[in-house]
Amino acid sequence: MADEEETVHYDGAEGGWGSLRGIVETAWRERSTPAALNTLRRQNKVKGFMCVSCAWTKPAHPHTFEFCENGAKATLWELTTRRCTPDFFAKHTVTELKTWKDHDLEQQGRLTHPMRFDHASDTYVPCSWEEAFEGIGRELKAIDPGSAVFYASGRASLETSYLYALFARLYGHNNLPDSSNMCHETTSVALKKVIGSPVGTCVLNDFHLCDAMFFFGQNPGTNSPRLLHPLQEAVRRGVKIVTFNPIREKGLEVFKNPQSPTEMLTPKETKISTLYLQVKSGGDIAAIMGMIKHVLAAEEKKWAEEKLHVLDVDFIKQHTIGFEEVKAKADATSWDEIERESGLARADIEAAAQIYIEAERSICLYGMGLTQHVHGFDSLAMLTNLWLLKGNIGRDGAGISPVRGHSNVQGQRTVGISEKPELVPLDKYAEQFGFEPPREEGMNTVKACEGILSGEVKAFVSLGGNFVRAIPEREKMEAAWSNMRLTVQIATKLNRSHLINGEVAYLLPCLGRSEEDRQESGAQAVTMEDSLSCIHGSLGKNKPASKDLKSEVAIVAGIAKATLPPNPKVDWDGWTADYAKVRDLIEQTYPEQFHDFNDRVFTPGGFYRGNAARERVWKTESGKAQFTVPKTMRSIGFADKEGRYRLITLRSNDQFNTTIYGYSDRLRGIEGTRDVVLMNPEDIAAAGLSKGQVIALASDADDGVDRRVGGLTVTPFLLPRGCIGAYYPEMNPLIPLWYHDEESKTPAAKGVPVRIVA
Ligand SMILES: Nc1nc2c(c(=O)[nH]1)N[C@H]1C(S)=C(S)[C@@H](COP(=O)(O)OP(=O)(O)OC[C@H]3O[C@@H](n4cnc5c(=O)[nH]c(N)nc54)[C@H](O)[C@@H]3O)O[C@H]1N2
Ligand SMILES: Nc1nc2c(c(=O)[nH]1)N[C@H]1C(S)=C(S)[C@@H](COP(=O)(O)OP(=O)(O)OC[C@H]3O[C@@H](n4cnc5c(=O)[nH]c(N)nc54)[C@H](O)[C@@H]3O)O[C@H]1N2
Ligand SMILES: [Mo]
Repeated sequence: MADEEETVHYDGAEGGWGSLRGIVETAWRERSTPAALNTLRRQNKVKGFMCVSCAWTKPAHPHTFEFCENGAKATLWELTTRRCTPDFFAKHTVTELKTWKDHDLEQQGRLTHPMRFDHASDTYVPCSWEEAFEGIGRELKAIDPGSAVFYASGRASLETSYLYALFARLYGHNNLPDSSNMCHETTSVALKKVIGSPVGTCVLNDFHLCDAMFFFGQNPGTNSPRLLHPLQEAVRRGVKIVTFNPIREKGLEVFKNPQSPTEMLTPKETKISTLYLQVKSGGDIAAIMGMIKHVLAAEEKKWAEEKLHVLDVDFIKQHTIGFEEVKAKADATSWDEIERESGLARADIEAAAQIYIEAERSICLYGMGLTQHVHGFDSLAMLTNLWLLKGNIGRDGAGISPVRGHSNVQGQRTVGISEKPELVPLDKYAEQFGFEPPREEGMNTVKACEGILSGEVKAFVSLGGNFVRAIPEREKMEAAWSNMRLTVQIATKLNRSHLINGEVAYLLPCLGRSEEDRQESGAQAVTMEDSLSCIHGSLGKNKPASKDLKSEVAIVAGIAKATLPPNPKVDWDGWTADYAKVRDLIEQTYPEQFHDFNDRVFTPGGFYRGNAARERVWKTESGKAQFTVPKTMRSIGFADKEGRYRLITLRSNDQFNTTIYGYSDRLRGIEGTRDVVLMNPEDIAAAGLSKGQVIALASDADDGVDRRVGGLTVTPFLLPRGCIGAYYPEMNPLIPLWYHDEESKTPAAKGVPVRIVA
């Protein structure tokens, strides 16, 4: 590995003054009012509002400021004083706006008025809500329901999500992809299969009890900074932290708590990872196999010498199947192969395994570095294998903890947004609303894209998000998009997806979560589920950005009412008037998890909806937790070849998904641009390139399709050789649509085959 001096990097700690400066810069950019800044105090508190940024849990005893740099950015972004009005749209044609950068589109501020796309003038023109609902309803009634897709970005509340899914089924389809399909769908499929739970098994208290934590491909410093608090506390307790990540992410190295005056005013900072292993992108299956080999070897030794176990043999016997097969596979896998595939030295993998062996209670946390691979399923199954060896699932202080993305992405799946009918209690729906719900599998994100390309999909409704920007294969997808008859976007700010329109297109502005949502029965609360399966109420109090906004609940209900025939059991107006009635519906559909829902909305720390795997009840095919033999030792979906690199698409510290707040990736030392390709200095030299040279990346996917992104500056960075990094969403044209996790179809955005065109 090259040394740090030759590369671009950040010398400070995560947190610290840098993060306060980040907030101040955002406040300036968004022209924040004192009311907006004051709102930050209410963030993630009981009867406050729940952050619109990440899904990390909100503790029962919050800090005075229970928010982070990026949570503050997200709130101030929503509460900006900038407005994107009908006047703006009158001045700029959609064709012109397509030439703008993502950042500049969103910088226009909050959308204020419902708009309809007018082909003749190539502009958006204002329309009334009645006209929009009626127009959309007319179009939806005219097509086969199976040819419509209802997408959701994981931000909308449980109330909105429940109604949206109900609308889809009453209308006649299960085409309900959500952002999860590009994110943690690998988790929903893999964990469901191996431990019977589509979500993680940990609760917050486990983080106070564990002895070791293992991070695989998750970057808390940027993507879930509030997680750094329990992490820092854990380090102080002597908990060992081990990280597997191709990039040395600042938040997993050192942290300076911006809420602690002593740390802010002294050079004091907390070192986070005890051991930081820069695994190759796609090398986790091999690395975990190495750890398993070491644990099994330690078991043999301990038994031979002391007649004691390293493994939890009782647990394995009583609760699992498939142990012998995995053991045989570990025995048959050589250290040579493990070192080659992981890019790590045997001694380092053994050191990590030793920490695992010595810890009585271990938690593993993971994110996109594991899920966004062709064999992401196998990575998660392998991680589960390792966790089962010592019975680290289903007991306090231990478990498996996927760190979810959007603030309610997990909850949307909980309340029915799913293309997989078997995951939804459709019989309950039938009984509650007196209809026969569609039973056939709906479209996930990849299938929806295929359907748009083939012409099968005629209408696309988007509850938030920026679908066209977030998906793979951008150029083909953008070209096919306008062949659709109807596109509807429900959004807070203008983005690229709003500029690629169907024949009939509407852009509908909604309230943000921090804003007051007043309906007939008074001010409304909404709810969301965090990464640790806790449900929280959220009460917006700020003045809405425009008097012409509607809530997401009201918009979904408005479209549904205009589309569907009357049904005495379906009361769109009554539900919109009082969201407590929607929570009653959720409780009726999911009585075990949501009993007494309305009484529990403001439980401090949220209410836990339970998880069978945590109780060691395994809702799997076999009724046991399942050891799984991996199909392959590498999670990428291609062979190595001269000149071929593994592209990792990255999030900067100054973005939330496709929302680009600014051009500073402070924690990686990259400032003022996103048009970079990060490379190991030895790779730069070997390829005959030089620092600062501008190159293009081209797809090297063996399918003959020419995919290219140019204008990227070669930037030396500490990455394993053969791996390069560049930003999402700019790199999405390079990802083939067919390049996704085999089981869950999550696009494989972390190990994309590319070559360099100088
Ligand atoms: N501020 C901010 N917060 C966010 C978001 C945001 O964009 N900005 N996005 C939200 C959403 S929707 C999500 S899903 C989460 C995403 O949060 P994360 O799950 O942290 O996702 P990424 O930042 O895409 O990638 C995580 C890490 O994976 C590493 N990695 C890449 N390839 C591999 C590999 O093969 N193996 C291993 N072990 N590591 C690898 C990368 O170096 C990176 O550090 O964050 C949420 N929170
Ligand atoms: N190459 C690559 N591609 C990726 C990823 C990657 O790591 N690499 N990550 C994937 C992941 S993990 C995800 S989750 C997806 C994200 O995909 P999406 O969830 O579709 O995208 P976002 O960028 O989060 O959506 C931003 C838009 O949401 C709208 N919005 C914001 N707040 C609200 C609100 O309260 N209500 C409504 N109705 N709209 C609102 C705004 O108009 C804003 O422009 O991208 C995926 N794509
Ligand atoms: Mo995500």
